[in-house]
Amino acid sequence: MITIALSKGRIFEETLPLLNAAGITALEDPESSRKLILPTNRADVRLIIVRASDVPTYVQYGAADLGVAGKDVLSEHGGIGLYQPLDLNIARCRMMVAVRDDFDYESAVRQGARLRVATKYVQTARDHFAAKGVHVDLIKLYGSMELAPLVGLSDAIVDLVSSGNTLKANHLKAVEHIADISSRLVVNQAALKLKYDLIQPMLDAFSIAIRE
Ligand code: PRT
Ligand code: MG
Repeated sequence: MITIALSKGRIFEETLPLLNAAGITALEDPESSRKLILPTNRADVRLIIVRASDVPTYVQYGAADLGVAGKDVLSEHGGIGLYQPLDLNIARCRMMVAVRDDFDYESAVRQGARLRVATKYVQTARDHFAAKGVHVDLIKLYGSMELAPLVGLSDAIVDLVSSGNTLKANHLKAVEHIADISSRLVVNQAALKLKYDLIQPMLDAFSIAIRE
């Protein structure tokens, strides 16, 4: 049995065509089903539905053999015990620093001001500002980072941006690009060895599908 960990929403939707290319079809839709373990057309393959940030943990401990996770999530997790053979080039976005429209970020940085930065991506933010030599106080949030500068919780946020509409709607502007983000296939290292005959053909099918 092969267990594949996916999160609902964009990762699930964008992974489906790749699974199809490997001959795997989900028999239920996680958006309408309340089941957390979804059968597929193959008796030896099942999907489990977990929070996006929990995918690396399930794969690390071998509760899932494979998973799909954003580079944002993998940087925070650290990637211990995970083999990352393929960049699937899906769920693309950018990790950015953003501030209120009326905040002069450049001059705050130039003056060496200590910045309050709210983010879900504490590790990424710490590394980014340390490399720039900017002193920051990091405030850990679990979502809706865009609110923080509007109500005075922070001067800046580190968050993902795709269309830019969320920033615009909240009178924020992106001031720094930290990284381009896409999702990777992650594989449990022991599972790859023990279930090589089942997993390797899937990896081959995925890598052909993403090149097309
Ligand atoms: O929602 P939950 O708390 O369960 O977890 P999650 O938000 O991490 O999961 P999900 O499913 O929303 O995102 C899964 C993965 O998709 C992330 O880990 C990223 O790698 C990737 N991805 C791609 C994005 C976006 N694009 C994205 N735009 N993840 C989040 N966003 C959010 C962003 O945080 C911001 O609030 O969308 C908003 C900005 O979108 P725009 O289009 O308005 O710029
Ligand atoms: Mg989300």
